[in-house]
Amino acid sequence: LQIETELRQALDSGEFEVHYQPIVALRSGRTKGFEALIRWRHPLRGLLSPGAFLPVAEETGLIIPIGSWVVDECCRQLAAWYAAGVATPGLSVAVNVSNRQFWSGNVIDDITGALDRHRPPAGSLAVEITEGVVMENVAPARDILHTLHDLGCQLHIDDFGTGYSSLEALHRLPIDALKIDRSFVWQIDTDRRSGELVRTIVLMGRNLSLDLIAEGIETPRQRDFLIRMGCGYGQGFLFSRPVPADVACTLLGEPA
Ligand code: G
Ligand code: G
Ligand code: MN
Ligand code: NA
Repeated sequence: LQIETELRQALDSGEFEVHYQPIVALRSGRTKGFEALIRWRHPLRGLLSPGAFLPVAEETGLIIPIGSWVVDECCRQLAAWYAAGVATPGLSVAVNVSNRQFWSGNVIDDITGALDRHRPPAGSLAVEITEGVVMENVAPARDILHTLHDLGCQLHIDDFGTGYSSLEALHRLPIDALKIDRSFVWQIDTDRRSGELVRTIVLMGRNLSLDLIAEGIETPRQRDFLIRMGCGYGQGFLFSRPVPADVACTLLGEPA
């Protein structure tokens, strides 16, 4: 209960920050967008990662107002980058939306509101939802995804490969990209089965005209494997850790 109160106060007093991790075109090394990752600048404990507070936020429902703030902040930042002329053409920011947020009934209003307030270019906001959230309840998920798509959001499926996707569902949903889970990428060059799995996901994604974004790339060797398999995009410590907005914008333009 203590941390719940603290989380509320943190939101009210502006202690949350969004950090940005580049999503890079693997061949050119250019940043095509960022994943937005929340941090808590705790007055006593320093910079806290989501693992330290999001589970409580999720349990208590505070993830709803916090998530709403994240969407607003990302739209504000996107609009600011474009207005300042530092955004490369097509630059996007992807926001994570949890299971509870997705089904709360607020997500469409939150996103509509943030887009209206800040007016970033159409298509510059992306929404990341996990494979499990969509596949557990495909029909109602499809309605929400279509609404988000009609609002001009890109849709990315997070943690892809860890759940069970129906190909038929994937084909019929307005999805733009699959994010290949880090658990497959980290042994892509050392474990045959991981490699084959990634190869299969890439082929399937390409057949469905989806972009592929590999997560957790830490070495040039992993990147080169992914390029050879036809994966277009990636993210990971090889390119950059998640960084504050002012650092993120210095990563634009130049190859990582
Ligand atoms: O940044 P880090 O690797 O610690 O993030 C851990 C997890 O927290 C990620 O898997 C991510 O999905 C989740 N996360 C980070 N930021 C947000 C956010 O703004 N909203 C939601 N719902 N989840 C987030
Ligand atoms: O669940 P989600 O995919 O949203 O998680 C993103 C999280 O993964 C972030 O917290 C980020 O810090 C972490 N992450 C990003 N790149 C790497 C990486 O190359 N290696 C590892 N181990 N973690 C990473
Ligand atoms: Mn994510
Ligand atoms: Na992931």
